Amino acid sequence: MSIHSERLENYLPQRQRTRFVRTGICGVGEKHFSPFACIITLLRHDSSAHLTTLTKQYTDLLRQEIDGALDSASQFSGGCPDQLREAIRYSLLASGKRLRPTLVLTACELCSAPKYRLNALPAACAVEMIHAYSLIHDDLPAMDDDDLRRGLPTCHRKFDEATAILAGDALLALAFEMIGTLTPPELAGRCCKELAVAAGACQLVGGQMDDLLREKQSGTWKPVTQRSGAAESSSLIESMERVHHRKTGALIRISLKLGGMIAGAVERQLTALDEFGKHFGLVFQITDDLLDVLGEEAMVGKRLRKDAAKDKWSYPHFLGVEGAKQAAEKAVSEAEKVLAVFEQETVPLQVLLELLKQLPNRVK
Ligand code: GRG
Repeated sequence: MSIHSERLENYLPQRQRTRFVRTGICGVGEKHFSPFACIITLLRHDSSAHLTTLTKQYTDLLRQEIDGALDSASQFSGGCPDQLREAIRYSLLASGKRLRPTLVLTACELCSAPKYRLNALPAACAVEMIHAYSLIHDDLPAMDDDDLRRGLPTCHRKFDEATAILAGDALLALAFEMIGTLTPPELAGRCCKELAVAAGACQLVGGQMDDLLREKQSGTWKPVTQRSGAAESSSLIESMERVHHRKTGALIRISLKLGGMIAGAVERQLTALDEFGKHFGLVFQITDDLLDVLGEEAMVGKRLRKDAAKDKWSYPHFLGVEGAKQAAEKAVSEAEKVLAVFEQETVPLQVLLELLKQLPNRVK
């Protein structure tokens, strides 16, 4: 592999510089510091470089940007009680995958010049904050009653229930504070509205409510293979998907859409990102369900085998493990088709596709 680190390195912020030198992803005379640009340069120099490895290196770099921004955004000046700050940072900065903020930044770079990617950083933080709040609240005894999250005791176990509720509330508010920093203000307003819809009563919160209500009627379903009518089965699967599209899918869809909006994407591109997000969310949920059956607790960082124990609606229970895997593969190919709108085979496009294709094999 040819390495011409000297000149590109000069364009990199300090934090990225070290990383680039360490990974050896370097370019010749690039005028900006986009990891995508570096990957393109690397591919030019070494066409055998493997996209999977490069996607990992790229997402690791985004992670550094995201974690740095989450860290600064959650310092809080005077007025925030220490215990609240500690609980917020405990949950927010714990080692999650940062999937949603990665999608925001990647979608932004897909639709704009690489140098504008960092414009989307506040929105990337905002979706991660809403995600973190939803996890804290979901883990509460009144909801899923979990004691392990991201490999650590859940927020209410580490602190107490009241603190966990308040940490979630504060994260939700902080998310919109972040969106408020987007410029121009008109863009901030539009993003704020779209994010509020995705996080609100008809999407994230509504999906969670329906999921909890359904759980109360447990014991009323059997696997698809034991059902009498195809109509009965498909209507149950549709109901389950309606829950998942809102509870899990809404935040994934809005992540991609916000990235596009901030990049100034045209309507056709925004629709494609939204559609892609819908299929991506479905694959994500199916694999989440599969992990509950097949995964390792130490790797996933949360309690597993809970779906069957709680008689929860899940893809493996309706379709069996093989059926669920097939459903995930089908959703992957649907998602791939949607991105045909982006005619040029750019690296951000390849990275998004790679992230999608890696989903069915994920172990955490
Ligand atoms: C409380 C309003 C409210 C909503 C809760 C988060 C949630 C909605 C439910 C959690 C139940 C669940 C397992 C949903 C499946 C999808 C999901 C959100 C998984 C966790 O997301 P990851 O895997 O987590 O991206 P990390 O920790 O990697 O960020």
